[in-house]
Amino acid sequence: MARLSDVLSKRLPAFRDEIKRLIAEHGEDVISEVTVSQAYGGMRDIKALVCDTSTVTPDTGLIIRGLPLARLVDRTPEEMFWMLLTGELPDAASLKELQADLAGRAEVPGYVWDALRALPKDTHPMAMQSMGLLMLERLSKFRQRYDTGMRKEEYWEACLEDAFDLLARMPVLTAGIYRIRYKDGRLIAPDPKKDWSANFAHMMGVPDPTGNLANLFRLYLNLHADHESGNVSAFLAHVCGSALSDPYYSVSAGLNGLAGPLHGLANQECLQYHLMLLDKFGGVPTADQLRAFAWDTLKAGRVIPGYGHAVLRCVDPRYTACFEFAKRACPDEPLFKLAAVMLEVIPRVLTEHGKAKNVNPNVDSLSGVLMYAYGVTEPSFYTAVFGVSRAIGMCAQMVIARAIGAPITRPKSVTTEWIKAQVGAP
Ligand code: NMX
Ligand code: MLT
Repeated sequence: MARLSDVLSKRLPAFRDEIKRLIAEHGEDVISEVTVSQAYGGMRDIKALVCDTSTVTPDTGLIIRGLPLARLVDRTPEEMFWMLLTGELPDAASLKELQADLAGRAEVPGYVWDALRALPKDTHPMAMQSMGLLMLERLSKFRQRYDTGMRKEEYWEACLEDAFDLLARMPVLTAGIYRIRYKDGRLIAPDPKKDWSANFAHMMGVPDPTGNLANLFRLYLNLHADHESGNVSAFLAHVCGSALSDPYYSVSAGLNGLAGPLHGLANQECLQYHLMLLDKFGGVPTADQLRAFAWDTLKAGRVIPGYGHAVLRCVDPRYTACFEFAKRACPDEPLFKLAAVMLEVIPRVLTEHGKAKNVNPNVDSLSGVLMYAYGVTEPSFYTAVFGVSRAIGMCAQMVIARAIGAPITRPKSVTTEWIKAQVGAP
């Protein structure tokens, strides 16, 4: 049996030295160039950001520490956290120890609940989740140690301590938000016998006699944890953390980006789109009906949620994992049948439309269908579930960034006048 912090203590110094050597020997070598389109176009494909937890290739999708996602879909999110940080899976005893450690740190103090309850009822769960973390920030061990003169070599350890606390509290906080926002406001205590995902489902209080929701959460919280570092949420957390803001500030920053409709909120939008279609057509529309409706959406200047991607040029393997799960778990659900018609129609419509560089479904396309099928029928909560999972990746990336002494992020911006002069434009 090993403790995650001990494994990292042994490995991270050597990794830090390796990077120092790499920079010393190859610091001036060129790995990317920047065009004018990229400077105006969301920096797409510029390679100026390092992330060792995972990478996303356009034609295959997410690869975690060298392993395609498909090889890891049956693992728990706790194992995923270990894997992201170390490149290995924990043995059974180490996993048990990590789970027990997390269970012991899961307390969310009463003042947080008082403040969340005081918010107007229409406050979005993402705003509540982000505020919840900011309210917990006063408990940051990283900040306490920094304020009392922590050495730079110790940053990663303090960051890891905060990561454990934050990840332990995240399901408690988010399930509590669910209870306050949609139910009677009474909180459900964690069950020490349950794992991280099952406890999250349990604390939400959604009836789950078969354990299906817990199984879905294990898959969901695993799939959404990490997607390299350039996506909006992970990047925001990285930039915030680079100023040595502690993990509570940094993950909260990441969540604020996840809340956008082009990023994590797409799962809410996507399920609402599905529900609206079922309502409008009195059931699953035909392919022709859906085609016409999708064109209306595009002509109205709106995007089709759950399709397209900034990096992927294939079906998102996370979508495939959800599809396989749904095929086994709820093949007769109208929402799933509709998702299958969407899969047949939308890529063709987007191809005819001719704008999107990727016409395939992404992870947000199906996750809401699954949650709805298992009784989480409030789409505006879905992105908060994404947030619980993405906190894993944000934290793992942050621990490594602090371990390698990553400096404050500060790319150089230029003016349009500068670009015009540079390229000789009038
Ligand atoms: N529906 C309609 N138009 C689209 C779509 C779509 N699903 N995807 C891309 N386009 C448009 C895009 O708006 C852009 O139009 P314009 O030139 O008028 O600005 C054009 O196609 C080129 O965009 P791309 O380069 O293909 O995509 P980009 O990298 O800019 O954006 C997304 C990627 C994911 C933001 C975009 O595909 C999208 O808005 N998808 C729908 C929302 C969604 O599902 N987001 C979730 C992504 C996954 N996640 O969890 O974050
Ligand atoms: C993610 O999981 O962060 C999304 O797929 C968006 C991205 O990678 O840009």
